Amino acid sequence: MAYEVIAPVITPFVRGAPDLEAMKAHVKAILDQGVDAVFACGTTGLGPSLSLQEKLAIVRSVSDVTNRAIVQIGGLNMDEVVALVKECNDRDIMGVASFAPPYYQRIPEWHLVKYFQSIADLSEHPVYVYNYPAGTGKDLDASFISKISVTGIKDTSENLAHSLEYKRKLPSLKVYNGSDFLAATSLLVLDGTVASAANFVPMLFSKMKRDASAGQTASLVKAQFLIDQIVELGRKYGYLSAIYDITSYLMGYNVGGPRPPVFPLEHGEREQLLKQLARLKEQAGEMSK
Ligand code: ELE
Repeated sequence: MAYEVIAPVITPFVRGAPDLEAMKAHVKAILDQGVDAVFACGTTGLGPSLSLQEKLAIVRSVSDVTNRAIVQIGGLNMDEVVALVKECNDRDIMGVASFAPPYYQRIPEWHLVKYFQSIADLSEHPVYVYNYPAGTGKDLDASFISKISVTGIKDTSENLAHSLEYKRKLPSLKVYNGSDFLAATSLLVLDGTVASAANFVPMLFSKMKRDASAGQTASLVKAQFLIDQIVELGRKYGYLSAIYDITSYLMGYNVGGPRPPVFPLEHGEREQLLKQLARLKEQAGEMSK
């Protein structure tokens, strides 16, 4: 078993622009602490809000520090999608991924098949499908995936049976689940997890991998429940915003903040969050040993 942990990495912003140096340092830090790969420009990375130039710069920066990166290149502008795949072709990375465009409107399924197949035809790297039906309104299930030639799927669904169905029907497909709440389970029964919490408790994920391989399921579940508490706390404030404060606090360095329309936490909110986080930080430290 691989027990792979992939972090959908945050994009640090400073004064409204991606802070590429901070991003590189953060990517290095989480990889050093046991994360296996990063997933850039995804949901947590605020990919849909990035311009083409910003995404190109992120591809270059991230691939300067690691070849263990999958880049989310999907979008609504096909010229930009093509430009990103071509940039990725020139870089040493693990793969490219895309969610289902156009996120908010339905198009016939064969358009989506053609979209993914054209990415697969153009990409020199393995291609992953990012299934996020709650976000895009379209479920790219096992029957859809069987129509295209891709390497893997990141299934963001809290329905584990849905993720398992890919494995059952398409055994050679790499299957990851993208829900933080199913991270431990995904390590055990799928190829791994794409968990946003790997941005802020990478050492706990490292420990979970050890637990998974040693069959220590009680300890694995304990770590999962701690992650759940941190994610639930962050969700109270808007998770895409709170994750910046959670990551800065738990990792001990500043990862900046999001950018509008994802607004940073207000002062009172940040204080409240950090107060509640202090106890969980202690537990995470103890548990990661
Ligand atoms: C998950 C998102 C959304 C992880 C990414 C990911 O950020 O690109 O559970 O809806 O908050 O897809 O974090 O997950 P929920 O891969």
